[in-house]
This record gives sequence, structure tokens and C-alpha cells, in this order.
Amino acid sequence: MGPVYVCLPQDILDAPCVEPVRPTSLPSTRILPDQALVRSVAETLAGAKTPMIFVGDGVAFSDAQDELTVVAELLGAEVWDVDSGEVNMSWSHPLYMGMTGHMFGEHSLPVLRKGDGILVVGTYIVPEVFPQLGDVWSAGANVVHIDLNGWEIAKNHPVNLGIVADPKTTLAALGAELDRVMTAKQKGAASARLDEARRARAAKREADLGTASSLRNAVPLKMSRFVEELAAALPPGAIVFDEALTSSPPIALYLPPQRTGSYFVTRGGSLGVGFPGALGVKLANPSKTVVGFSGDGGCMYTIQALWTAARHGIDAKFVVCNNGCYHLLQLNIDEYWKEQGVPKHEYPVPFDLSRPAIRFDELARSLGVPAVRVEKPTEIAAAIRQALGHPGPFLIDLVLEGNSHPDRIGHTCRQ
Ligand SMILES: Cc1ncc(C[n+]2csc(CCOP(=O)(O)OP(=O)(O)O)c2C)c(N)n1
Repeated sequence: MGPVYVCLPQDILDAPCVEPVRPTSLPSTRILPDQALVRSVAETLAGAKTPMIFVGDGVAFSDAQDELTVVAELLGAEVWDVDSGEVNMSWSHPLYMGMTGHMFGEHSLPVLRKGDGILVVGTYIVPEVFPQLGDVWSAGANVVHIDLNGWEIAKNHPVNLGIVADPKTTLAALGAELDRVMTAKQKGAASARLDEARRARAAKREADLGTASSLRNAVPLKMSRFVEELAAALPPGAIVFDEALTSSPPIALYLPPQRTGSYFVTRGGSLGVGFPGALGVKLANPSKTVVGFSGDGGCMYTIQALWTAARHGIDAKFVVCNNGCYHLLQLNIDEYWKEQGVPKHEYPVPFDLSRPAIRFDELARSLGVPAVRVEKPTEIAAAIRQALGHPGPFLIDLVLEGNSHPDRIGHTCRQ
């Protein structure tokens, strides 16, 4: 479940293989802990005033989305993904809060500190580039960690009860046990938390849709208008590989990931996985429509994936969210300036990708993939029709609003 480097020395490559090739034998990991342990987890969490759940891709690996959802609803607990790459819970569920992120411990700390009863399932805690040093849990919080990966349990932060077990079977048992041990009062408090989360989610969604709709006709284009139209045109079961980075939020608004396997995002934040990732997803799901999103910056790391798509006829669709800059780096340096007490000023010119303008449609065509450039709202529908109707890989070069200053390039950088 991570990068694997396989090196075959030359003599091995040349040697004839005389071994019979046998299918890999994967042992079953459906491990259920002792019932007494499950009961003690249930009692710990049932008594919490603010139960919180932190999950990762171990949930998807174990196919435990439904069992996780039942436990979250029984407890009325917020569920946070810890820098995951898969769908572990429906993003539309009112208790699903998003990701704690992989950058700033300062951002995740208030979320981690919020709970007095913590359930961690199938994840590390917490893999940030700038982590919060010291305790991340509130004083007196009771922390339970259930994982098939025993290495991660209590690795960075203390845990009261660690259990090496399968998320699916264990969460199913925990759900049944919670239902038994929770008092009527505890159940009432949990369902009040769920109702409150439902209200808050509906209000936020309405506000976000309102903002998006007020910007529908903006030029330069807003990502929200594009995703709104794409969502209406995609066939059911379409799969998204999302490396749109700062253009991602409208994907969650109009195409909220629902089930494990329907949406992928790079865990760990290494750029350039968006388009190759879409190829992998399409190869694994040949009957599904697959759309890969990438920023213009990230796309330049692995643009040659388009040639692979053309060469092997891999019918994935690609969208470059072309905002002419490394926008995420601009946001990150805002954070750094704030920390350092440096007043906000113009962003470094190397974060600007606007000059010379990169024509991703022309690049795609030169690599054998038909493409269209979209600059105005009125061009979106036809581009999406063309992409989805084309029997093969297709790219949309989506020119979005960005913070770019082509006028400063050349003067400052000596182009
Ligand atoms: C392999 C790798 N190199 C560099 C980075 C640092 N990095 C993080 S975000 C980013 C800019 C991404 O720009 P773009 O893909 O255009 O998306 P935007 O931020 O504009 O939404 C860079 C260079 C990284 N995460 N991974």
C-alpha cells in the first residue's frame, strides 16, 4: 500500500525463468478482536461528550465504508480523513468533515484537540510537513486506534488502547456493541449532534452553491462553472482522479465522492500523479468514464502520460486547471509570511507560469491526444460533449482565473 521499487539486475533479466508462475497468496486479514475489547471500546466512546473519528485509507482497503458510517451515526461523531487518497466515507454525509491535511499541524491541532473520546481507524496520526510538536490530543482524552498496520499504532502520539484488527469486522462489532451499551440519554445526545451536523452541512452547501452561481458567467472562468456542467454530463459511475489542487473544492461541491473506488487523490502531496493516475484508474475500470484533473503546474511533471494514453489507446479524459501559476505555493507562502511576521506582498515571480503561456491543447495534440482550449463559459458545454463523445483520450485545457503577472516576467527574470 505504498511506493514499491523493484530492481531486476541485468543477469536476472537475461536468465530464463524455469520456475512455475503461481498466483500471489494473500492471507486473510479479517481479524476480529476479543469481544471484551470491543465492549470496552464501545463503553469508552459511548461516554464521550465529544467523540471524534479519524480515518485513513485502511478503511477503504478493508471495504469498511458502511461499517464506519454506522459507527459515526451511532456516536454522532465527526469523521475526519487524515490525508487519505481514497473514499473512506461519503463526502456528502453530514458527519464527514474532510481532511486534516498534510501541511500544517497548526491547522489540524484544533480538530484533534476537540474530542474527549477518539477513535482512529486505518491511518497514521498525523503526517504533516510542518507538524505540531508535543501532544496533539486534549488532556484526558481517551484514544482508541484500530488498524491492520500495527506499526502506526501509538507511533507518534499516545494511544490508550491499540488494537491490531480489521476495520470492517471490528467496526461492525463495535456498531452492534455501541447499540447495546449506549444509554437512551447518550443516544439522544448523539442524534442531536447528527441533526446539528445535518443543519450545518445544508447551510454550508446552500451558501457554496449561491457563491458559485453568482460567479457562473465570470471571465476569466471559475472552476465551479466547469464542474457544474461536467457533473450534469457525466454518466453514472464515472471516476475522478483529482489533482486539481486549489481548483479542487468545486469538484467536492458538484461531484462529491460517494463510494470507495469512485474518487482518488494523491496521498502525500507529490505532484504529477493526476494524469498517470487517471490512466491507471481507466485500465482498472475499462467500462467506466474516467476524468483526471491536474493543475497546470503539476501537469508539467508528467505530461508525457498523454503520449502513453495515445500509444495504448487508454480512453481517459484529462482536464488541465490552467490558472497560470503555482497557486498552492502562493497560499503556502502567505502562511509562512504570517508565521514570520512578514507583511503580505507580491508573490515570487517563479510561482508564475503565465509567460510564455503554455498551450496544453497544442501539447496534447503533439503527443497524439485531441484537445480543446476553453476560455469562456459558453465554450464549456461543447468541450465536455466533445471530450465525452470522443472514443479515446481527450484533453480540455481549461483557462481559469489565476494570480499571474505576465508583465513582470522578462523584466524581473530576464526571460
Ligand atoms: C514532486 C513535487 N514537486 C514540488 C512540489 C511542491 N508544490 C506543491 S503545490 C505546487 C504548485 C502546483 O501548481 P498547480 O499544479 O498549477 O496547481 P495550483 O496550485 O495552481 O492549484 C508545487 C510546485 C510537490 N508537491 N511535489
